[in-house]
Amino acid sequence: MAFELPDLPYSYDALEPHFDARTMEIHHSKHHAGYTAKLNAAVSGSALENQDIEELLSNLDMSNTALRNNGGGYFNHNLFWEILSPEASEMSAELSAAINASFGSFEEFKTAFSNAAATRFGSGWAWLCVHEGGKLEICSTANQDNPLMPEIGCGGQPILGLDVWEHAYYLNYQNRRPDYIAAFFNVVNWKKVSEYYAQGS
Ligand code: MN3
Repeated sequence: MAFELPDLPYSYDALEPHFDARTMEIHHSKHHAGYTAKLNAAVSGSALENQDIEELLSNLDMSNTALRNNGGGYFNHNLFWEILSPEASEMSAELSAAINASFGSFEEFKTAFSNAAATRFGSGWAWLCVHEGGKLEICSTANQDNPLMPEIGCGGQPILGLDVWEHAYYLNYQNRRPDYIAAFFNVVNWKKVSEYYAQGS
């Protein structure tokens, strides 16, 4: 198997009450597992089988919908689980300074990111990306697209992502996506996001 479903770095119930255990279990063991299996089927027997997922997405043929949807789904959820944590953590001074420089303040960043997540019509993701040199950008993408892919129109390396597919919140929040977005900020692993920022800037 070229790509493996990673274990969550915490238990399914660890993010309660913000993200409920049943949603986390289905999201990881069914949705993410499904993207992983279909990605493996799509690359099976080809040269892409041994490629790094970021390299694969960066060089993606956007007309290849199986690779686009499942490669994106695989990468996006890998990142999502990593940037969540039941334990509160502080962001680095460097990331904090970059947020202030790019958005004015943490509160302004939070508002802009929440707005990107709330206004994504249908299914998709909101992203915080870092460009070389450290500048930050917020954007959102449809379906399982992400900023690594060509022609997406928001560039840089994604360091924070929020899944706004209904499967990520419907059991607990039903149609209340804004409540889910607000809850997300209680479980962000800022230590990990800071590491990604340092790697990408
Ligand atoms: Mn999802």
